[in-house]
Amino acid sequence: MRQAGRYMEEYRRLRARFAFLELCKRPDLACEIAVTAVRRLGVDAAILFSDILLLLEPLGRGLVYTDGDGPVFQKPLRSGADLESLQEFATEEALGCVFEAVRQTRAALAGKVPLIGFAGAPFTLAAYLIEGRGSRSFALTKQFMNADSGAWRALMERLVGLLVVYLNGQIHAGAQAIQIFDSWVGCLAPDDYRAHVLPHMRVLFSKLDPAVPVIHFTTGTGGMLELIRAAGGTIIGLDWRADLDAAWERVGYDVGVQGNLDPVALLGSRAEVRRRTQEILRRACGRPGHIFNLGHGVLQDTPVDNVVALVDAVHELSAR
Ligand code: 1CP
Repeated sequence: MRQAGRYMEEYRRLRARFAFLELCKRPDLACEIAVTAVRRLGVDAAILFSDILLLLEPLGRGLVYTDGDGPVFQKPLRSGADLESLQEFATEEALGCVFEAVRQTRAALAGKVPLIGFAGAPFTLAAYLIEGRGSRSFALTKQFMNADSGAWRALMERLVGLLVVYLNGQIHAGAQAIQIFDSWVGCLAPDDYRAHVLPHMRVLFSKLDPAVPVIHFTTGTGGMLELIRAAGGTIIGLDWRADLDAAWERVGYDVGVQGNLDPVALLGSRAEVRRRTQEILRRACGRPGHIFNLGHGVLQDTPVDNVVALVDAVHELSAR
């Protein structure tokens, strides 16, 4: 969960020399960042170094990464009519660098740990396209969805089509699991999720190569975990707003779960990190299918040594 990033000295050093998008588009640099994080932290899996918004850049809406505001689309989608102006592109030509980063990272890991590929879910991607940036209320996204359900459906279908090619391309290039980030879908009412998102997620999951497990990550969805599970995924991501044992019971023991330490815990003492880790493992009951992780991304001010201590604690406390 953002294991490579600005909290890490090695990353900041590279980032001082290259723009963020260049790091993503240069397979050698993306590979170096992902592998360095694994080596530094001792985690059990690598995640591709990239960003969920890379897939949207070739649509031509002016994606820029700003230092203060994070990612911004300079030409956000504001109506159904704007859909017509989304550019068509050939995946291999526009995003072949991502597949090459998968190949190089997989080779560099040399079988020591598996590699997770990823993409944003259609709702979260649409939210960035429509808002132009992150948001608190996602009012524009919800208004778009409510005002013109035909255009919303067309946008979801377009994104699902892109995602199927993009994710199967990553699997084909060597990704051994896929994580789908629906980071902002927790802003929706369950009825809206059911009507405007769930059917598209089902199509997406049904078209991914079944050879690899798929982690379905969301945050703030404690009011509709059953729907998230019904949408699909081999593993359901849980944030810290739910007890892991109760949430697992709700989604069912026939899927795995991932989570669910509050990233803020990593800003506290090692003793507190260890205590909370023990508590999550107790709730997982040693059941197979639990991936220990944070409930959301590592925060920028996190001391790297606390993350290392967390990884060590998980290994020690879950050893059989
Ligand atoms: O300036 C910089 O150096 C850029 C910081 C940064 C990094 C390191 C961004 C901009 N993206 C990333 C990498 C990234 N993003 C990874 C690979 C690294 C790893 O995990 O080891 C992954 C998996 C992501 C996924 C991502 N990007 C998500 C989903 C996960 C989540 O955190 O919810 C989202 C929502 C994004 C959008 C995005 N990109 C970057 C930022 C700062 C953001 C979030 C902005 C916001 O809060 O709206």
